[in-house]
Amino acid sequence: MAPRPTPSDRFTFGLWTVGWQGRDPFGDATRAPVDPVESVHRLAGLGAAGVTFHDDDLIPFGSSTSERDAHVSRFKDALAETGMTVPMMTTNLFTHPVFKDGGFTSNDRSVRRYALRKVARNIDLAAELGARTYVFWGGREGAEYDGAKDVRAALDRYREGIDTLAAYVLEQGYDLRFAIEPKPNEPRGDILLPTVGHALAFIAELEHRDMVGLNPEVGHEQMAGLNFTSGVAQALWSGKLFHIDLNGQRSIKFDQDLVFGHGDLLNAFFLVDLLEHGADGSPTYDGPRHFDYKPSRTEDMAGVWASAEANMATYLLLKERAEAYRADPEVQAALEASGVASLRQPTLTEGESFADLLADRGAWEDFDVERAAEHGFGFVRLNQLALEHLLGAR
Ligand code: 3MF
Ligand code: MG
Ligand code: MG
Repeated sequence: MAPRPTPSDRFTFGLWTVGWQGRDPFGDATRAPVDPVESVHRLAGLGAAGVTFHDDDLIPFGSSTSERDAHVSRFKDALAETGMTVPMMTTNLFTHPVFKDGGFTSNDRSVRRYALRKVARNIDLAAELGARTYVFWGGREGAEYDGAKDVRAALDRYREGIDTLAAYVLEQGYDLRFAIEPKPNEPRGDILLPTVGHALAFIAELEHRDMVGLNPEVGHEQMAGLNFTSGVAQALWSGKLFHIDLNGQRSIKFDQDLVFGHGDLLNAFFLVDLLEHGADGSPTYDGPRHFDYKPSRTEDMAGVWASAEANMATYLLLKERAEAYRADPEVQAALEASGVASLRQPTLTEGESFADLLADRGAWEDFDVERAAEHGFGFVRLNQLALEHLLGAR
C-alpha cells in the first residue's frame, strides 16, 4: 500500500503541472484547461500542503486590473477553504512572444524594462499571499547562435535584474528570498546559468548574494548528464538550497517532467535520503517538497490526479526505504568498511601544521603505497544494499 500524504509532509505543486493541457511542439492539447481553484481543492484533498504558480497561471496575460482582482480573490477564497498555502511564486517571462529573446537579457532594452515591471508586480502579490521564496527560471534567457548574444553583457544584465529586484524586496520589507532555477536548454538552444554550478558562481557575483539561492530541478541537471543528488549536495554545502523542483527524467533528452522517481530511481532514493537524513540522520532541507512535473499527454483528468498522487507516494516510499537503509546494521557496517564516515575527518590533525605533515615520515617516506593501493572500498556492496532496500528485499 502506498503511504498517504498529509500537509505535514509539505508537498506542493505548481498550478502549471496538473494544469498542463498536454500541448507539445508536435501536438495540440489533449486535455481541457483546469481552473486553478479546482486544482487547489483537488490537491488539498490528496494531502498536499500548498500550491505555487507563475503570475500568468492564475491571472491570464493581459487581464485588466478588475479581472486580476477577481482571479486573486476567488483563489484566496480557495486557499482559505482548504488551508492550502503558497510558499513559492514565480514569473512567466517565457510564453508571450515579447519574451522570445528573453526577459532580463533580451537584446531589446524596452523588453528588459518591461520584464522587471512584470516581476515586481508579481512580487507584490507574492508578499501579499505570504510566499517566502520567489523563483527565477530564465528559460528564454539564452540564444541559439553564439554570435547573437554577448554572454558577458547578458550576465551583466541578468545580475542587474536580480540585484534591482532584490533591492526592491528589501526596500518594501518583504520576507522573501530569491531562488534561481538552472536549466541547460529548452526552450532556448543554450540557456544562461545552465547548471547548479554555473548558477552558484553567478550568485557569488551578486550584490545581494545573501538573499539569493537555488531552485534545482531533477530533470534539468539530468538533461545535462549530471548527477542531481550530487548537485543538490553542493547547493546544500554552499547554504543555497532554498527550494527544489522534484520530477523524473530518463537521460539526456528533452525535458520530460516525469513523475518523481520515474526516471533515475536510485538517484531519487539517495536524494530523498540526503534531504531527509543528511549524513548524520537529521534533515538537511526543511523547505517544501515541490513537484514540477507534467502529467503525460496520454492521461485524461483521472490520470492527472493519479499522477499527482504518484509523486507524493513515491517520495514517501523512498523516505521509508531510506529510513530502513539507515537503520540496517549491515548497511552501517558497510558504510564503516567503505570509509564513508572517515571522510568527515580532516586530513590534517587539529593543531597540525603543514610543516608537521612534511615532517611525518609515515605520510611519505614510510608510507606503504602498494598496500594502500590494494585496499578495496566495497562501494559496490554498499550500493547493492541500497538497491535491495529500495526493492523491498530487506
Ligand atoms: C521549466 C521549469 C519551469 C520552472 C518555473 C519556475 C515551467 O522547465 O521547470 O516550469 O520550474 O518557471 O518554478
Ligand atoms: Mg522543468
Ligand atoms: Mg522547474
